[in-house]
Amino acid sequence: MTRLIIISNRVAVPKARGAAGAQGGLAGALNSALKDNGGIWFGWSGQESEDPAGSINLQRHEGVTTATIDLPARDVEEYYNGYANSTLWPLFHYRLDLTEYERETGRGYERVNQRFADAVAPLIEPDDLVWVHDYHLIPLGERLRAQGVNNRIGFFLHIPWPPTRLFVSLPFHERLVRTLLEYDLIGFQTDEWRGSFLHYCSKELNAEVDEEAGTISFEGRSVIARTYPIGIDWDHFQAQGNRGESRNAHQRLLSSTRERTAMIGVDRLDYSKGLPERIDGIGRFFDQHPERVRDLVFIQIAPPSREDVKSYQDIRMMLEQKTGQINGARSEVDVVPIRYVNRGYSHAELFGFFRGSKIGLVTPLRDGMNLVAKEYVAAQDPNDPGVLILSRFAGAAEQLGLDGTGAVLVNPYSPDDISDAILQALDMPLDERKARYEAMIATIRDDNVQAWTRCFCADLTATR
Ligand code: ADQ
Repeated sequence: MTRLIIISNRVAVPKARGAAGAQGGLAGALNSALKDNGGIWFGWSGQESEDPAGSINLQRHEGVTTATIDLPARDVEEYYNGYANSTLWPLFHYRLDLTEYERETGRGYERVNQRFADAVAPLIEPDDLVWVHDYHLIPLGERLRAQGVNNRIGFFLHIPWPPTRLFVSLPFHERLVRTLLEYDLIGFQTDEWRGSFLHYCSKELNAEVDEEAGTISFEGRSVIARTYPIGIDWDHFQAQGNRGESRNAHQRLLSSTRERTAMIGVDRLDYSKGLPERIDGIGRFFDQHPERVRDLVFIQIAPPSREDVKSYQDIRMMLEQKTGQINGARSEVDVVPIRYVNRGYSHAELFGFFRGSKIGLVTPLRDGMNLVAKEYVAAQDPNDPGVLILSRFAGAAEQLGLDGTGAVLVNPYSPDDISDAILQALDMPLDERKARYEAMIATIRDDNVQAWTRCFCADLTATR
């Protein structure tokens, strides 16, 4: 049987007890694919050390082997905080205003990709399928080829691919795309991101592109680019909903909001998630409908992330300020309209919070997919479902709302749009809520993360 080699920036090392069963989402799905096929998950340990030999730490738990390396502090700064999170992340989320272009961090990025290739190449056997994940590791396929790895190698981009006019602002943009064309299969979350990539290949590289089949022919090589919308781990998530922890969270939420409607947002604290813009939309709603301040409690759960990067420190401050302003202006002794919680919760607790909230507010300015939108719907009571308000700029909108039947779609930059959607959701009759829920639930249940893994691996196997 063909083994699977998964390579990503970080590795979800299964806990000694509980292993894959205790973790859901992408990590759980990749772990079970590894269990079924055998193989290795390789990546950075998350630790810094100055060991120049870069020794590999191999661990085996319940049939899954993980292999990790530490990185020197300078590599972490230049590759991870620098090029990956201060150049590629903002640029790929259309934020030219936040994108830093530093040659030095670009070199760090290339150096770490070389380190990864040097460390993982000896672990790869001739028939293995190799699957590289995300924007941290775009050049890795090319580096592996240079080491003589002739295996089928696939790449999946979890974030958007920006339009050509934005992408060409990246120095050495052509070099980066040429490295991508060394893969056999490139996966995108949506047709829109895939379309932007194909557009670049045809306009800037003069490659021969077959839009429909997604084939790109360039300098004698042929590469396939397809769309694989990622899903949630449905079974695992439903199982979380049946736990006592989830029921407790549900009860806590209901008893603290009582006759008010709870509206929830759950996001990593990241500028791509549109948090300040969301708060402005809620502020607009209160301005336009002051008589309804007592009807609504907004709960925003946002654990900090990437705290070493300045733009992340800025977004946190801005959010605290805006929340404070609205609460200052609108609170009564018994009413605080916005609860802002700066921490993470388990999936079981999130399930309970989602179920107790009659509105889910998911308004990223740009997002590869957005799994929170799918989790919110998956947690609803089919007989009395809540309403999902979703940004039209989230990848998830392609599946959940663009035909107008599922989520209520909004432009996340428009406070008026958000305010109108909140009013619509608050007053939406049960029949319409059920119809919208029905329009979304089948794809969320069936196009799950296991199906996504199977489709990608089957297509990769079929290349060549
Ligand atoms: P993220 O940007 O991290 O992922 P998203 O897909 O929404 O975005 O969330 C990933 C997971 O984090 C979800 O399972 C969610 O429940 C969890 N999470 C978020 N906030 C949390 C909190 N406060 N407490 C606990 N858990 C929390 C990137 C891309 C996305 C893409 C995914 C997967 O940016 O567009 O959907 O990868 O490909």
